[in-house]
Amino acid sequence: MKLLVLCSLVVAAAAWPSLSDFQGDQPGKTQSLVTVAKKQQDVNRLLHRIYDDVTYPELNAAADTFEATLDVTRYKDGGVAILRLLKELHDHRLASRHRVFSLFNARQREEALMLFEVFMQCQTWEEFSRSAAFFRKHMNEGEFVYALYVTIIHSPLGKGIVLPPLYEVTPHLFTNSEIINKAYAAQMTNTPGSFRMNFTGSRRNPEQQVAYFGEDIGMNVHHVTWHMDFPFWWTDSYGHHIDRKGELFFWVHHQLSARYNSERLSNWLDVVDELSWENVIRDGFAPHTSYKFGGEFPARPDNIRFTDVRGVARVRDMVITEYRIRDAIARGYIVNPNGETIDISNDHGIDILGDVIESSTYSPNVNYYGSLHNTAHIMLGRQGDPQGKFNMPPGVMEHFETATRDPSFFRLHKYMDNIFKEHKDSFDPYSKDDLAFPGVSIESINIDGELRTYFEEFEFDLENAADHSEFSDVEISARVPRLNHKEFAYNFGINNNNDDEVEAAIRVYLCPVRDAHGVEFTWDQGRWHCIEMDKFWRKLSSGANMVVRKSSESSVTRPDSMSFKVLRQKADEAVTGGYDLNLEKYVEACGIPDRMLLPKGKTNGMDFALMVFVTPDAHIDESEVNGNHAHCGRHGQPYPDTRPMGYPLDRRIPDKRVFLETPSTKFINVKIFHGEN
Ligand SMILES: [Cu+2]
Repeated sequence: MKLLVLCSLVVAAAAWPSLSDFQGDQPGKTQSLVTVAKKQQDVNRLLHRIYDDVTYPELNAAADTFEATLDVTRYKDGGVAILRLLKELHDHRLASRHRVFSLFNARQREEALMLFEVFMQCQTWEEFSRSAAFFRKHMNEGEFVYALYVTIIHSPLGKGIVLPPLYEVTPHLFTNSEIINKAYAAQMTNTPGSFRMNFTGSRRNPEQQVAYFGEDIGMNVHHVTWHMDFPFWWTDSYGHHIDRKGELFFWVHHQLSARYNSERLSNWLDVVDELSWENVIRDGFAPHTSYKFGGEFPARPDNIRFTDVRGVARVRDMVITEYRIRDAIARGYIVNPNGETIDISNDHGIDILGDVIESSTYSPNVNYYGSLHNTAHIMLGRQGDPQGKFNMPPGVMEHFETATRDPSFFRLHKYMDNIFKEHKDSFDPYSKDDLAFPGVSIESINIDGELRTYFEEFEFDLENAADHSEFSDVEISARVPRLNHKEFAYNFGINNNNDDEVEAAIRVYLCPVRDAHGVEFTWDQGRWHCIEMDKFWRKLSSGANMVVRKSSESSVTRPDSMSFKVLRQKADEAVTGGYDLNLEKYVEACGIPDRMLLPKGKTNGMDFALMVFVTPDAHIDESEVNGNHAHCGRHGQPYPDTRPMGYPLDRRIPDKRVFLETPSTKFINVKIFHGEN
């Protein structure tokens, strides 16, 4: 305990640099003259074949001379973080290479964050890449990859750098073991191969019909990156406050659940049921996935009861935690450790509640409200071996990369989503006055193009799935079916009967209209299943306006990742050719993949309501936000929209006339078709 206190004191005294300290362009500040191309090349080389030793002489030399040439003045904190980590290393306290890493393991997380802190203290890129080269050699590769990724995301040193897709850096977490075995065989026999990956399980398991969603590598990259953009361990001493992190936690997972439900409905499955601590976990799961080192991910049979997990929590603790949170919702306030109350009966309440439920370091009282989400992930991950009798490695639920493969992920999140809903339902519904946008009306909604989804085949590289030697190097890849859709555009005819131009936000949702039995949802049921399709700002001039918005412009999505191989090629060519890289478009890895913007349709069309809301909101220029801001915000800056996430469908709708009689609100019925026409 004493040691812990000491450590936090040291860190506090070191005073984290603020973002502006890093903006190297200011005169008098340390400037990094390294081009983005060179940085990209360094990052690529650090991550290339992460399980093998570095083969690049430059990085090896940097690693080998690192300690002998260590100059602590090159770190912002005078070397506090680096000296602490070096001491841990020399005391043999750090996890070795070739071992499982899980962020939910407190000690491993501590080690990864010690490295992250070293990186964040580097004044220049040179120092960063030298430190990285050294620790790549001496630290656990899982911890290294995690620390490197979160640094590139959060440190201004990482600006402009594209993070290689994780499914090619650590393919084991994204690829079935059958395919990994084939990759090994190909490598051993020096025979190139491209292997078709099927989704886990058999057709006997109804859940398998939606495995394409939970196992989609792009969706998994979105999920794991979101948790890197908004880490639960983040403290503002790292340089800035992350705005509305708790609310985004709610919203991103709510949207994942809504999208999953829509996929279920298109496959004739009912919407997902919530998990309960007292009932059986209905659906088992066999992951068919192995760690690179550490064996197979544990499986879980159907219909088992939750069991206490040794060293993690008792089921009873989870029930108590849930009770305390729901008690806070019913009362409308949270109690902090000093016994003071924090009001949550307002629009900001959801943000605090998100911090509490995850829990993140922003939670006002972890001792009392626990860590419902994080502990539940571990509890679920361990149900195959709750006593640790069989020395099984962590389950898929203990990694953000793999969690959505397990159908119980969505059941767990539905359970938490219902708690958030309880809070949202405690508010008065929006009134006509709340929704009104005087003088503004939506006259027409038209769609250019057909709403059509289809499956296509996608290939990704498995080079890193096998081990390497000087003598063998063959092309190995996996092919996997994935959802895509045809491009389309919305045309909104909007009248502004005011004399002056008005500033407006346009909010677009797509809502399934019927349950799996064909029964129509009421507005109040249906609104909770709505998928956020887009949100953007426009200035509406007086009179008639035609607003055109392409599906590819959506603020909830991002483009496909660039493959690691192409990324390496581009960086190498740029460095050799002496020009810089501009891959800005690929920098953000958080966001629903573009191709999954539309939920899957049905062969003969699936009915949805397309709901559009024009609301009076201050204008924000597209250039001021990332293309993925709706679910992923803006790094280090306030979330661009000031209204509650999900507005105006976030509150109860006991009377749909409030919406139907608001001219700035309009919906049309649409059909989404599936399959090539
Ligand atoms: Cu998550």
